[in-house]
Amino acid sequence: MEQSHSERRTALITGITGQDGYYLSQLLLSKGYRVVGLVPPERRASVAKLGDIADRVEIYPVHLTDASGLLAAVEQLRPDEIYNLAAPSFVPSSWDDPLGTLDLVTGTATRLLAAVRQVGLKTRFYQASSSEMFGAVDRSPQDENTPFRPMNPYAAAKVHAHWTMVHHRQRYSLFACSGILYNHESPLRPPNFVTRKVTLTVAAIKLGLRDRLPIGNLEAKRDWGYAGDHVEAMWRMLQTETPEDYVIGTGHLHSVRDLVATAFQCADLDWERYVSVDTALFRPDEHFHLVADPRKAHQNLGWQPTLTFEELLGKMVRKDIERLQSGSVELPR
Ligand code: GDR
Repeated sequence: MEQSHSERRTALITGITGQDGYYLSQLLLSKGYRVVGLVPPERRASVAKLGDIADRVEIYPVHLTDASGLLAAVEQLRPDEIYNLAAPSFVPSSWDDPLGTLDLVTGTATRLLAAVRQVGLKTRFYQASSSEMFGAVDRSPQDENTPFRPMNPYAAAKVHAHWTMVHHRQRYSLFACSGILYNHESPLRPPNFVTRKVTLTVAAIKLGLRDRLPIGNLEAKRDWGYAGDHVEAMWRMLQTETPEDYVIGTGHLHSVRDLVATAFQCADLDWERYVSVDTALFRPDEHFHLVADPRKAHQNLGWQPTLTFEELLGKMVRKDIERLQSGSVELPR
């Protein structure tokens, strides 16, 4: 139900034009929030990526590296909730720009938390943490007490941002918390990520536009959930009485082989005829099994995934077939 104007809550989102930004905005709009995206001025036009909800969200132009600009945004907009989602989320790219990654991931969290503290509002703060922070795990599944052993610059930056958030909660009593999210996918996932790469190529093969899917390590395993479900957990975390961190994932581990086989099956195709392994796409240390133990989220937040792995991939394959048929998506080279 929509809230009346006087009680309408305001949410600020960084990273609003990304996959999670879309699903979170959609959720918050459905709950009657005023949704404002903090977007670099030169990327203002990227709000068009929000498609059907683009004209229902507001954009506040500011660089996430600009501490005084972020302070002004918080002062002016007086948000009830802030969701810090912005990150260069494709993990391998963080090796090319470790410092830029650190500044965007950790710097943004630090600047926003400082702004909330300075303005002195009761703003609730959500930090987008990642299962990548667990890295070289010695136990599976992982929960909120599993130690962090990050293995790449992206994960290290996320750990730093996470601890910065924890420090603000402990030292300044801010309502701040972190969702440690495992892989979460949707038809809006960019095609450099493995799920979307697979579903788009399956759709192209089905329509006779491609005849091959080059893939990396078929034995790599992940906990793949649906982005629409995971953003629901973000919101629920900020509605609790006490701020705490939560591991968010399905609790099911699947291999890239399972992913490929399932996606091809969704299009009635036999994957083994089309898939070729390209070792150039392999990543180091792929033997760690990142899979969630989401019991705390089930118990405290009443959160549960609504889509199975098969349903998620079916949804993505169908959408990619539809997009290719209507010409609304281009195939990557
Ligand atoms: P990930 O997602 O790095 O886990 O990070 P990605 O989809 O890129 O990789 C998942 C797994 O698939 C293996 N893989 C391939 N990956 C890609 N991209 N392309 C391939 O051809 C391919 N073949 C095999 C990878 O090696 C890996 O094991 C995502 C991001 O959303 C992060 O921002 C987020 O923090 C984590 O999930 C949780």
